[in-house]
Amino acid sequence: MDYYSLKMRASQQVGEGENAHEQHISGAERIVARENVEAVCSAMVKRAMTHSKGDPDFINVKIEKVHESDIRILKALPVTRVDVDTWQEGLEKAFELITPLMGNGSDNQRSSQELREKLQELLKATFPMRGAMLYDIATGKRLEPDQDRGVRATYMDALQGNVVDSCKNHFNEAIVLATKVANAPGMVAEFCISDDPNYITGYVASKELGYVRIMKMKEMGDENGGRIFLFDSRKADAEECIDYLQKKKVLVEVVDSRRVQGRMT
Ligand code: PML
Repeated sequence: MDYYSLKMRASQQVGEGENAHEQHISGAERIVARENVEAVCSAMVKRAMTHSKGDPDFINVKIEKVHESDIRILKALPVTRVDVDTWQEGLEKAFELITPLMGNGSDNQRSSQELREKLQELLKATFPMRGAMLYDIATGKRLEPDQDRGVRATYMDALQGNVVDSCKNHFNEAIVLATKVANAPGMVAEFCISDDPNYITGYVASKELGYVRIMKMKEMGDENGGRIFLFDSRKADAEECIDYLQKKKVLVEVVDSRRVQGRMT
């Protein structure tokens, strides 16, 4: 069976004259069977046209054929949920889970407090980026070819995804992305805080940790968010990893995205 990849990007023109630029409003991507292309395309346009960030001036929809033999099927990472009282506690929990994974490379002389500060510094640097930061734990260097843009994981969907779903579901999209990312060559872990000011749940994920949802990771109303991919260049080539993230087509088998398999405190 042949599939099609659909990608939608909507933006608005802001500013005037020399200051005019495009501001992102909404984006979505799917990989669907041929018979669903039209319905999914119109759902994407609906999503762009009804977004709370405003009316789009440009909507770009790209549709590409994908051969089944080029698609890799992956099982979704197991999900664990961490309930916390405050976002500060949530952030602490995330650092606690991630820093031991960083201490294995060039940073292995750093204390856990220093690693935490390093992670905080990296996180801040992701705020203006559209894509993720790719940080090499072996050398302590950033590996994105374009550091303003970052690296974007793309060409992925849930295997049994809802055929037409015009509303964004952060968790459903994130479990698919995190599963693809965790399976990238040389990937150690991912750290994510949403840049949606109304969405405060974030996660850390890796093949070993699974997908750990941390219910509060920032203050409500804060539009700062970002993603860090922790990578180990002793395990794989950065180019191979980036190529997989940006080009390899992946469908993720999500058993039941609403069922969270455990809890962590
Ligand atoms: C995003 O907005 O892209 C990040 C989504 C994080 C989802 C966290 C969750 O609900 O598990």
